Amino acid sequence: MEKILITGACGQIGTDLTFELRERYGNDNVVATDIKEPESEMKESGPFEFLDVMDAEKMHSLVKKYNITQIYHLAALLSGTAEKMPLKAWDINMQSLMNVLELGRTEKLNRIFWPSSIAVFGPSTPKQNTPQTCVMDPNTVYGISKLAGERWVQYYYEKYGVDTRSIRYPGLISYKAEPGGGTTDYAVEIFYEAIRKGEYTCFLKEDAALPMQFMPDAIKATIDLMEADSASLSVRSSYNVAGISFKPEEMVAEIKKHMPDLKVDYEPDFRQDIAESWPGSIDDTVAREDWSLKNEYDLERMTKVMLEEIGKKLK
Ligand code: VAH
Repeated sequence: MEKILITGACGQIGTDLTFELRERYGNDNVVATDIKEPESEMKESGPFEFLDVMDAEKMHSLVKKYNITQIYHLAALLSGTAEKMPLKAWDINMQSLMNVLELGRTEKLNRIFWPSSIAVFGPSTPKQNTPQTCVMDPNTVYGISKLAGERWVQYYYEKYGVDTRSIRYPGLISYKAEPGGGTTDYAVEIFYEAIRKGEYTCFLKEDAALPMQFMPDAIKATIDLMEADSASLSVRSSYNVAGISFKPEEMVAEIKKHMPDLKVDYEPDFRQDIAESWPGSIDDTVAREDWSLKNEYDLERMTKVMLEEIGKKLK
């Protein structure tokens, strides 16, 4: 039986992933870790440990204590936050990954999952249907750290046989855990503000089209990739995943079908420049061929679920 350790388990991906993995592999086989205090449901449903991912010794001790065979390394500083503290973000995003990869090598872990991002693409990258292999010139701290991370992940596979799987996530949209510090987080904040106040000020321009994905689709893709036969994987850096591309104004129009009085204005901030450096849409043919990636949610279906679930949370 696989014994899984998740870093950043209280984060946006980590929260959904912890519950899904506990469902599939058994609560006691999934050790959630974070630097933050978890919600009671996470603490009560399975093992939780406080872990600062910069503490390689503590991480090693937990791998031994629980006989860990897989690590999902999710802890990182996202794009918006990373621009405010470049050196700290580089240090955390890179050193924590090296800590995990070294454990993969020395403890012969079966699998590692590590999230990359469409942030690895930059101003010279083809903007539409961005291919799996292309020019990548990220000009954000977060994107630079993800590009460097992809190189290290592939190096550890080729040099030491460390079997890390990775997805270049689009902007992720979820209702279980609120995100923090991302450029795409307008697509989550808007639901909370619409329900709380009936109005929202968007920090991106109305036509800033970006690839996005509803969290249930992202979680399914993550676990499908981790469970795929190693021999079927042609990519050992990170897989493109397209999700659904839309502009803020298109999301607003979809929400207004349910809340016609919603008022939205647009006041772009520093994150507009970040968004403009990223592609508008992604080609994920390779992921579909290698491990049967598929997306279930479109903008209409996602909006309906987000309004329902966040409406329940805010009641
Ligand atoms: C961010 N949500 O905005 C993350 C993501 C593609 C964007 O990596 O930083």
